[in-house]
Amino acid sequence: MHLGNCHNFYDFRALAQRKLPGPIFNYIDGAADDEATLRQNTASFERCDLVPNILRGVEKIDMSVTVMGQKLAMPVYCSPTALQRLFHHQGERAVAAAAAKFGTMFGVSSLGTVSLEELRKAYDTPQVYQFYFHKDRALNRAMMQRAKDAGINVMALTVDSITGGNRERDLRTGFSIPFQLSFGGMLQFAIKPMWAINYLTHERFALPQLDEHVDMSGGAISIGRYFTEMLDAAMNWTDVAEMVRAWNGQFCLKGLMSVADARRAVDIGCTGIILSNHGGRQLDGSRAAFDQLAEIVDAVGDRIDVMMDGGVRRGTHVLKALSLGAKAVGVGRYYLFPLAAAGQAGVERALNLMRTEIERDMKLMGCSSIRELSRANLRFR
Ligand code: FNR
Ligand code: LAC
Repeated sequence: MHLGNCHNFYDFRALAQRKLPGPIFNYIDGAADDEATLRQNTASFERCDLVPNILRGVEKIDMSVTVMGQKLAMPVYCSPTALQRLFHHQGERAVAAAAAKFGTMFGVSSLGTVSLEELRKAYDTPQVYQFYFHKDRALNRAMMQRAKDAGINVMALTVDSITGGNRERDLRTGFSIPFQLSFGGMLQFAIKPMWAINYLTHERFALPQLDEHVDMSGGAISIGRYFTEMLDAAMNWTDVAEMVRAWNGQFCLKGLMSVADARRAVDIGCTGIILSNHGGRQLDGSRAAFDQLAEIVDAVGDRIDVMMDGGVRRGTHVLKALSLGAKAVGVGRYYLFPLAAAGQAGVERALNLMRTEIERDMKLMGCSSIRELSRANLRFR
């Protein structure tokens, strides 16, 4: 298996599994509890069928969309994910460069491993900053100011992670940051020498969004402990309304699922919402975003940009979400496995496959622009 042989998500996943130490592969691949929501996320797309139209003259396809005030050349963006230099030494730089090449936006995580300022300066494409709300309010204010000074285009506050999800794969492997050289870890270094050489010969692992605020001097910390100990479970609508006012720009909530919350997001002045269950990594048993999409679009779609993520593996999944009224669709593992497999070349190949699939599928659907997609194109079984 090599990059040229990767034709879909599952090929990239297999290649990533060959390249990564087991604990890191399982951190990306895994989810909470029984991983039922992880499976549902993709399965939900298979419960409805596309109904194509014919003979509409589809030689030219326009798949551009405007979302959160940003014009994107394709309706898929790279959702913010943590720790990317652990997956491949190019990390966030590879993802940002690939996103810029394909004219789409990328997210940089509060737990990113390249600074938001460097990424904003180096890559000319819309940048989302994913915000974790910490107990330390001074840290929150400093993070907001930094994002503003850097010229971040879209602020995304993640609201589904105020405590750590129960990720049993990570408990079993002992996955933590910085990646620990436990006995199992050492063994993985020996089994995956290329990964180990790259990890050890490039710049030291760091979390530049948080600078000195995450104290790792006392040893490694698990993601679950970071969420539970450092994030503020007391965060409420009043806090967020204040953030929205202070940001005074494009602001969305990531990880919202209910109609009532979507209405409140409108009321406090958010410009977007991202339906998401964090790729099944937080509350197992929570509904797939795709299954919640129609009722949320019906309730608030005329007042706020509705996006979704979770389980997207194919161009047809994207077209189904857009047909229900999503403005754009986020992907996580879809680009993370390619990143792990081959760095920037991997992410570019994955985005190219996605763009090619969307273009082909739009032609087969009889749609030359995203605007033409509607619920008439979908039937639920
Ligand atoms: C994530 N996700 C995530 N979300 C977020 O708001 N901040 C973060 O730091 C991360 N980190 C992260 C790491 C890894 C390894 C994964 C797989 C996911 C969630 C991500 O943005 C997105 O919601 C999901 O990945 C969508 O599901 P799919 O596309 O991976 O199925
Ligand atoms: C995760 C984080 C960091 O899902 O959001 O692992």
